[in-house]
Amino acid sequence: MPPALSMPQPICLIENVDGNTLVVNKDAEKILLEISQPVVVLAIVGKYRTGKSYLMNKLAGSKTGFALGSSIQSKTKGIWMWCVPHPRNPEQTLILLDTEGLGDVEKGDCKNDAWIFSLAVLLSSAFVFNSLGTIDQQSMEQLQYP
Ligand SMILES: Nc1nc2c(ncn2[C@@H]2O[C@H](COP(=O)(O)OP(=O)(O)OP(=O)(O)O)[C@@H](O)[C@H]2O)c(=O)[nH]1
Ligand SMILES: [Mg+2]
Repeated sequence: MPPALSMPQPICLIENVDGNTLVVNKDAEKILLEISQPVVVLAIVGKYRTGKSYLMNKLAGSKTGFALGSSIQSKTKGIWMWCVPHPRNPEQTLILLDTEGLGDVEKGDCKNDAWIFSLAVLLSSAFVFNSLGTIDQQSMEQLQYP
């Protein structure tokens, strides 16, 4: 059985340069190429400042890892990746993908949001849409991005 790859902390997988270009981080690409086990890729997407990074840390069994914000400003930028041993299946690696929050008022338009959302859907084998409270009309519109 190939050994499980475990990263001590997350790394940026997709850099969001100036909010208009998405670039793959070569270091993250190298890490992915080292994984020989089957993978489960779990991505989370949702409105900014709603606890996505917090939840992903919980899923990694850690209090720290993905950076948490403490202000009203958007924290996570681009898409961050954390490869950890699968909690139930030692023969699999769990790849957690934490994404930049949707609907940041400091962003000019929602085109960049749509890119991040679509990429997360395409990269993942399991997908979490995080929302606070009820699923409202805005959430339904966001779910149509991909
Ligand atoms: N106690 C508690 N705190 C939470 C919970 N979810 C989020 N928080 C706190 O809320 C703040 C924002 O959480 P983040 O995980 O950074 O939110 P985010 O959705 O990743 O934000 P962006 O990266 O800006 O999109 C942090 O200070 C978290 O510690 C929760 O379920 N319980
Ligand atoms: Mg975050």
